[in-house]
Amino acid sequence: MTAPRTVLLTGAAGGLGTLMRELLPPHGYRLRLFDQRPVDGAPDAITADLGDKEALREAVRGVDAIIHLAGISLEAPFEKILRSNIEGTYHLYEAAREEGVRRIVFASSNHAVGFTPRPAGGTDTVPVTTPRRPDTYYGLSKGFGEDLASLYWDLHGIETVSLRIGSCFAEPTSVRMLSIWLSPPDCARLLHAALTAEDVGHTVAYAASANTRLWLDLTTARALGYAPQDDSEPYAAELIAAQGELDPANPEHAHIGGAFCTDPPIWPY
Ligand code: NAI
Ligand code: 15L
Repeated sequence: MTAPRTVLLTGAAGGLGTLMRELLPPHGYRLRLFDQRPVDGAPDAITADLGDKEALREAVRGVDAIIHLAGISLEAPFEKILRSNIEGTYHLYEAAREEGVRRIVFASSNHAVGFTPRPAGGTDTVPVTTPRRPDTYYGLSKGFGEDLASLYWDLHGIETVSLRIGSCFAEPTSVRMLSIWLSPPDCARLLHAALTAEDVGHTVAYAASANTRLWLDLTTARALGYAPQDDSEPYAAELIAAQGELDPANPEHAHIGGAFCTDPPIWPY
């Protein structure tokens, strides 16, 4: 696929959106920004809710592709998840269909399969074909997004790469994160691959760096052309010294989703 030039970035005011606003332009993208909150330093960003169909349609008009990060990124009451993550993602896909956008990258999450027992890591990883085991309403909404993407590919020919992101922050901050960390530069590399790979149909891929202790199978990500450059291992000694090794008898440590399976962090708004 020819590299898309103009890309709509939803969720641009969020943590990942803020990182990608810096890291994606060097890969050749001009970003149009969308979020319900104002985006710092970007007066041209579109400030609107995913429920605002007219604003969404205007936002997607003329773009070559969409990176859909907007949504509740933690656990929340079902009604809130329904509005932002389920209905909001539906409205985005409808706007894309109406305006003829042919490629979307959807920010799914490891929490779509969060109750999957954690593998040993290294060569023992969880495949993308593992049955969904959401750990929260949040994780459930990510499974919905993946299925919506599949439907819009089969019905309307809109291609999506659903990226089940592990944990994308500047540095890993927990022992669990050592196994699912996605460095921000690797995130930009993977988004670039997902935007430019040919004939993706609907592809599901885990999104993580080349971590020594990796739990997630990167085969489909690599097939898109993703070549991760980073590994969380340099952070391992200090994190393990401070927090100890994962304890298989502790339910929080027993599953991919970590604390989302036991005491999920709650969306504060
Ligand atoms: P974040 O919470 O920092 O940012 C999400 C953004 O979406 C916020 O700026 C918020 O204002 C916006 N938003 C929420 N509901 C909206 C609505 N109804 N209309 C318009 N905008 C709305 O989250 P973060 O960390 O930047 O994550 C971005 C995406 O990636 C999310 O979809 C999240 O579920 C997903 N993800 C992130 C991971 C990570 O490690 N950062 C891991 C797995 C998935
Ligand atoms: C997610 O899906 C969240 O959006 C992010 O804030 C992290 O909690 C991440 O998963 C994780 O599992 O560490």
